[in-house]
Amino acid sequence: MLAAGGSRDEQDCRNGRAVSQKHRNTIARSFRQGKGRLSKGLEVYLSVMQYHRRMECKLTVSVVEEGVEGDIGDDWEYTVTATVIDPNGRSLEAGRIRVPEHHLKPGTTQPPPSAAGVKIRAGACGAFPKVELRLDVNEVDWLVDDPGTTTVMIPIDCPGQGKPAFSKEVAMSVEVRERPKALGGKATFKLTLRLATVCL
Ligand SMILES: [Ca+2]
Ligand SMILES: [Ca+2]
Repeated sequence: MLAAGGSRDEQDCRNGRAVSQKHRNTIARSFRQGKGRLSKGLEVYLSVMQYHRRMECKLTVSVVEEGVEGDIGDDWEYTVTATVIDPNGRSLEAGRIRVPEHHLKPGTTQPPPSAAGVKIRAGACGAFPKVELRLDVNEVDWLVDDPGTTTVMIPIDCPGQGKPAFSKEVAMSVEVRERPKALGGKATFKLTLRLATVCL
């Protein structure tokens, strides 16, 4: 797992052990100097901090399938912006998937033109955050492009250590109108995303 070479300290660092060991040495030294009570509190604090640093929920958002109903053209591009919101309503981290202009025939569905996904930190293991998914699509035209946007909020589960991984599929759709409007056409762009979390 580890690259060959490097001192033991460096390897421990990569394993997340060195921090703990160095603090334990500091605590032991402080204890010998008569600062035992402070060190005990410090030790508990550091243990908790280390737990949170080592075990964190990671969310992967990936595109499973794209499709379009109605015909306003077949040159589509889109962006998915995923923002993890913790149980207190704070934004934790955002990630973006960009799928460049490519061919998508009206009335069909297909996988994305190449693997499309993003990994985002999703906070503490065992928590129930939400993820905001914003989809911006565009049908590319010679004169005036046809844009559309929609946003959904999806609750997700971040299983704790030793629990089964969590995964769910989310279907998004957005109505896109031909521009200029005098041309009158409209289409529905559909996207299926997979959300998967793991505690690492
Ligand atoms: Ca077009
Ligand atoms: Ca147009």
